[in-house]
Amino acid sequence: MRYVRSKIQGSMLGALMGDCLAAPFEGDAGPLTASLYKNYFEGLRKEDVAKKLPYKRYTDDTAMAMAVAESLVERKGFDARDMAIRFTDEYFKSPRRGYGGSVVNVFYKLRRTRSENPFEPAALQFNGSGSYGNGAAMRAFPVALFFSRRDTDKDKLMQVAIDQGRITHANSTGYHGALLQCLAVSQAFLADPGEVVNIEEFCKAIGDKIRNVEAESEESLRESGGAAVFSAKMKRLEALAKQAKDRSKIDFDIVIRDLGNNISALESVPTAIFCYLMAQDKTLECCQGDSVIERSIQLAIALGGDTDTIATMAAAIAGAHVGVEDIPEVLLKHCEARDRVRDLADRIYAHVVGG
Ligand code: 8NA
Ligand code: MG
Ligand code: MG
Ligand code: MG
Repeated sequence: MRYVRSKIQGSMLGALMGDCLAAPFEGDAGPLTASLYKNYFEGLRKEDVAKKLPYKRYTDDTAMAMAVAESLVERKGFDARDMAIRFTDEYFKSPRRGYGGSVVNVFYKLRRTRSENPFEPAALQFNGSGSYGNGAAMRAFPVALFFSRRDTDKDKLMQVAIDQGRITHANSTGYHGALLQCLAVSQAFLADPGEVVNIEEFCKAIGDKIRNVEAESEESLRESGGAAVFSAKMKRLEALAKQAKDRSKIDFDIVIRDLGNNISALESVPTAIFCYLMAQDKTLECCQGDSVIERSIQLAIALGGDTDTIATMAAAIAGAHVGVEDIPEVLLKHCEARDRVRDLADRIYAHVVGG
């Protein structure tokens, strides 16, 4: 397949950029006024980075995504214990990266037990109901890139997306959010970089898959009281995206109300997919510039709430579609750890085209 290297780099570096550039807005009540984030991006373009170190720091989203990617390439596949050890090492090396309030307990337990049972500490969170936070989804995209050989990797991708999630998030919405995010990245990976994806087709492709998984998951049916929660959100997402396209205008208040912008997977993964789909439409006035990745980040910021996480997920999807050529170097320059991320992207690429 063509563009493989560009797509892997675009997704990895796009995700980094989403995290670093949107993190300063995390927790702001949305919707934000357009001039605010437009001025912010204008400012970044003008700033002389050579004189303005340190960079925009990455947060927990990137720290954990790098651990996922490193574990997959080092172990040549999924190894839960190895990944758990890398999450923990990454956290204790640099704990002040805005991690979720409760996931830290998992890291302490994993460290104490040397990750002997890598899924156990997460299963005990919240009196056994597990975390429904978006932490499993925010870091999941490298799984979709690593397992992007369509012929042999399809089933592995779905299982590993879920299993990497269960190391910290045992609630079904936590790990199904990770699966939905990986399905979106995979679907975007298939798209021609020069073309706009059709909203209906995109939503149907990933909506059908998540619906089947939810329908067969006893845990999901129990935890959601029988409702197929992500599939229902996908329907709403599709309707909102089509409406915004028809009217050339996004109603941010309604998107926040219906899709959400908070730290739960259910109220942020569909929102990230929405930001990606809308960012392709260059007639929308609420964001600016020619870069689809940048526009998806702007939309995530505009919605407020968990901006860094929604931006990183949206940009990971966008990057898998349009590739690394779409990334404005003038913005990427601001991001910490871009060399480490670029190197990881190339190691994933070597795996995908190698054996
Ligand atoms: P997590 O697993 O600690 O979950 C995050 C929070 O969600 C918890 O601290 C709880 O308050 C709540 N929560 C999750 N599951 C349950 C449950 N079953 N019952 C009751 N409450 C629950 O962390 P994570 O890895 O999922 O992280 C999610 C987000 O938190 C990320 O965006 C990350 O960046 C971080 N974060 C967000 C903000 C923000 O303002 N949006 C600020 C700092 C950190
Ligand atoms: Mg973060
Ligand atoms: Mg559970
Ligand atoms: Mg966040």
